[in-house]
Amino acid sequence: MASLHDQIGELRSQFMNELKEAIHSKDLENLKVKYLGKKGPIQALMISLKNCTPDERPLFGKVINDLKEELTLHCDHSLARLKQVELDARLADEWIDVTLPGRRTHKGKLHPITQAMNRIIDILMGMGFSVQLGPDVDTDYYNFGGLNFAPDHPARDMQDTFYLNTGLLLRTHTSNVQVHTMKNFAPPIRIIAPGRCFRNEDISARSHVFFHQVEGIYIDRNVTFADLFSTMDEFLSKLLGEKVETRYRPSYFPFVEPGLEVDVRCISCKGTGCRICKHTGWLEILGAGMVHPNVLKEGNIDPEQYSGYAWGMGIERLTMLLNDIRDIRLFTENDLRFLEQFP
Ligand code: 2NM
Repeated sequence: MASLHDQIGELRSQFMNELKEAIHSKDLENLKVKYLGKKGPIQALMISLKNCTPDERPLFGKVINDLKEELTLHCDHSLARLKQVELDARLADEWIDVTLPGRRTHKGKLHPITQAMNRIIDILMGMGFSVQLGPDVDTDYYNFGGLNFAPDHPARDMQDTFYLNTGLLLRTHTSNVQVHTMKNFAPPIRIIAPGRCFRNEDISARSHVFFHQVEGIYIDRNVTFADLFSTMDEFLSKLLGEKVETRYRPSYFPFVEPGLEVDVRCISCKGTGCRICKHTGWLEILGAGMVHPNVLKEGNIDPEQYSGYAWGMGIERLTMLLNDIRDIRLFTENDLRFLEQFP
């Protein structure tokens, strides 16, 4: 069977030509399947052995097997070489310098106003108050009428209050929460109302159109002025330090009678006089008073049976005093040079 010899020579040279053209390891894998696979020409030759005479068969079988081994060797050898070339290329392409310094990451944190509010809330919750929230947009009644503001009170002026064309307004303090709470809950009431407030003022270093307040109210039988003093003293010593000295001055707010302003010894100069306390030695820190009987009545609470105290403080103002910040607008400018100075 001279033609077997020819066929083998032909197959080998075809294979060698295609082998030369294999550039990628994938080409080689395909080549291996094409020639040495179950449907390939070598396997076909093996099958054709059954047409040989029995004495031809061992020799022919050996010749075919030798070819198979030869091609297999070529494939495996070339495959190993190409794989190495490909790996080298990938390593050259994808190497990383593990000695390079890492990229700087920026860790977020809470806004200084949020941090101050959270701290005040923590202290007051520890003293038995719970947090109540209310709407930023409310009716004239909840912001003014229910809080004993006379119909002609100057705060109701368009110049001071943002009125919406729906007839509603942006609350000017968080006291609207107290009115909602009094109407929805029976005494004892012991709540604080943190939140955002709005006033129609010219924006300057000292005042802004929106700011934050934490207000509080305690209503029960036999709540007295002494309770107000002791609670404010306790709160301020927890906020500003055990040794804080307080001073109470009479003042006026429509929703309380009597009303007070509460000062603390200047945390900066300790009372000797400095720029922060405007050389008075004292910092005005909050307003307070005994809840006006008219306010209790509006909340469906009988002023003959119940009494209460309430107070309010501005968070921007407090944060400015504590950190010697001279412009309230810094809180809303999101300048990282400012914000990054806070822990
Ligand atoms: C202040 C000062 C004094 C206050 C009063 C009430 C309420 F609802 F009970 F009438 N809430 N907040 C109050 C009293 C607020 O802020 C400077």
